[in-house]
Amino acid sequence: MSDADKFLYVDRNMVTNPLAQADWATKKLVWVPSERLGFEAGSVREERGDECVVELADSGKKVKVNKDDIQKMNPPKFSKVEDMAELTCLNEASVLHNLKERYYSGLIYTYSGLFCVVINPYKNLPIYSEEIVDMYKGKKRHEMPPHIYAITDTSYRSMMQDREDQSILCTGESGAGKTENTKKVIQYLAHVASSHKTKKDQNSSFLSHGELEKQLLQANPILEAFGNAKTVKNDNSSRFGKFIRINFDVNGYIVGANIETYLLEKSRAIRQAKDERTFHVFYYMLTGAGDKLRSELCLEGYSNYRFVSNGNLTIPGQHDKDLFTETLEAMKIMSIPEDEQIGMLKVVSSVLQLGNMSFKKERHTDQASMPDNTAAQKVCHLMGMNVTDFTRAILSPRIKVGRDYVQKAQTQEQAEFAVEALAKATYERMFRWLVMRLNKALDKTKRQGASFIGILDIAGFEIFELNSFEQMCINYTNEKLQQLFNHTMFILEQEEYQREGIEWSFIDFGLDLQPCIDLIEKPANPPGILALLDEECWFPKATDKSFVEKVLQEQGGHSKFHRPKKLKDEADFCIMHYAGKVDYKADEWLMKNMDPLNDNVASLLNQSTDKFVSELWKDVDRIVGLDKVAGMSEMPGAFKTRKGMFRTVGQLYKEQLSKLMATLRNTNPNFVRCIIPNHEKKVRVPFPPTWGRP
Ligand code: AD9
Ligand code: MG
Repeated sequence: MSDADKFLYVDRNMVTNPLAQADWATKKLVWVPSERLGFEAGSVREERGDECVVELADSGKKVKVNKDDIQKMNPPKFSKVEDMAELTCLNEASVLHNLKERYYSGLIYTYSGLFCVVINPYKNLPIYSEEIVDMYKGKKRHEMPPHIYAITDTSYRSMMQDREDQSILCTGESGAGKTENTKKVIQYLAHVASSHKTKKDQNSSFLSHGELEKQLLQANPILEAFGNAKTVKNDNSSRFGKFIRINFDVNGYIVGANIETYLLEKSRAIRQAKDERTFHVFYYMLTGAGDKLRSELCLEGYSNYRFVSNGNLTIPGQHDKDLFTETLEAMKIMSIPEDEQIGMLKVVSSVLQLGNMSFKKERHTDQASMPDNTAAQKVCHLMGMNVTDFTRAILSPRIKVGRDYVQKAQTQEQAEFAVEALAKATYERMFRWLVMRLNKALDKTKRQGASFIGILDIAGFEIFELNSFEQMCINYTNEKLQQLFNHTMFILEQEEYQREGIEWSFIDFGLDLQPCIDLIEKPANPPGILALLDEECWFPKATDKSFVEKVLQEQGGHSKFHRPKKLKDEADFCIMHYAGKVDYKADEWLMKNMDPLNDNVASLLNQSTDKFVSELWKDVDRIVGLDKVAGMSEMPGAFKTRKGMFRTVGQLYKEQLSKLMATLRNTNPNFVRCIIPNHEKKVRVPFPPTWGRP
């Protein structure tokens, strides 16, 4: 028996134990609700009207339970079933028990009818090797134990047979395993749908792929280096969403791929919560760069940088130094030339240097000054700007007053704000460029393909101590995806019954998430939170506080909206999301939604002597100047922006998301529901199991 079998197959000998069967029958075993465990097993001792006396199996304690609260237990032969749709008693307790039993035995994948559930093992299991890929290739779902490969193979076969575009949608809270499973889907497809005959490399057990497949596999580590970070929930948390579309020709071979990304959490580049890190690449670069590169990039030690708030925070088991080499290697495979690699690293380094620029308030005026320009010099060296021009653009930019331009001295706060906004924008533009560059490599043939499989991996639902605009956008996305899931699973299924004339009364499962989605995205009558935020952004003298007041006024009575009892430090309002209640704090939402920039600096960057930098800033006309933002009227901004011409972050995101949903609705969706087993990133012990397939 192979090592992998233990993590795939149920030990049927254990399951069909005749003693257990007898026990189940004589003891009238049932599930009763338990505060501590969710549900506990017990045997019914007495039945009195609406109540039962149940003896708990573990403690022997007798409890009175209302009959309606009791859930039937399945006979032991159903223990650890691979598909929970097979359970005779299909109830919450049995479903949870089955998942738990399987997980405790090292079986992380389980089907639940049309979708697949996976529990994060927090341990590398031997079930993802090329041999296992081969085992699943071309097999029907019921022929093999549950696996992400089976889901992938099924969707690949349906695409081929029905010529229908497919999507594989990983959902679940932060840390549940969406990204890991997404990678397995791509690994599987790169292997089974490669037009290049894969053969064993003579000197290693690795299989050699065609160039495109190799590139497809390398896109992920690069994206993760620049877009993932350690949070308190997940050491490798995706701080952006992505939709990877793999195009196939009529023969089922991969002809190209395209990656679309969503909302990078760029604020992380300048500030991180306690115990969290900024994007991985900062640490890779700071620990991995050799002497020559260090001097070329003007690198310093961690403690010198203000934007790495928590210093050199390491991740257990992760070697940032080696990952630097691997990231550069992956970029090479992606045919990103060395000068572009250096260009990107210079941007990363200049983001850090921007954090070191500091300003002082002049004694007799409100004006800012920069007593030490060392950091500014480094920024200018890295970004190809003239330091005098740059300093002037920050301290006293030209702004338009009526028809004329005048130089306007900035306050310390304004200068600091401008520099932080610049750091975030620089990083974001570099990330967008990177995605464009990856797409250029993956989409070489520019062939549309006959059909595609799209794989969605978004940032999972999250509740932190302090939740801001970024969390609302993430949770809103999860809400939309969950709505798609509910819709697909329940509503479509019921409609199918009606179409086929099966007698069926329409059941409202109470799972319609539209009210919460409306609360966030509805344009009017009454306007949702995003619309109110937009409105407030254009309103003279508006503040985050006046925005909160408007939301309370317009949405105060909404069923998914709660006012906090007292306006606390952490909460201005709460939203009852499908996955839990989240307190949001509205600080800086106006700014985050407008995302203004000092356009004097943007022009300098547009004119940079560095080819890479000027490329990043070639479209400065889309920038909204700081002076266009409520409460920031003293800030510079020469570009004309009128309401209507300019789109806010919230608006753009809403549109991007609705496009994604439209794409998904045109595919056949395959859902993978990822579950987090604990919040300590702990492996279940004992794990692996002591037994496997007989
Ligand atoms: V987030 O919303 O991006 O914060 P994800 O993507 O749901 O989240 P991720 O896939 O990153 O979670 O999984 C978190 C960690 O759990 C990984 O870094 C692994 O260490 C671990 N994990 C998850 N799934 C597996 C698995 N199938 N095998 C081994 C796993 N480890
Ligand atoms: Mg992820």
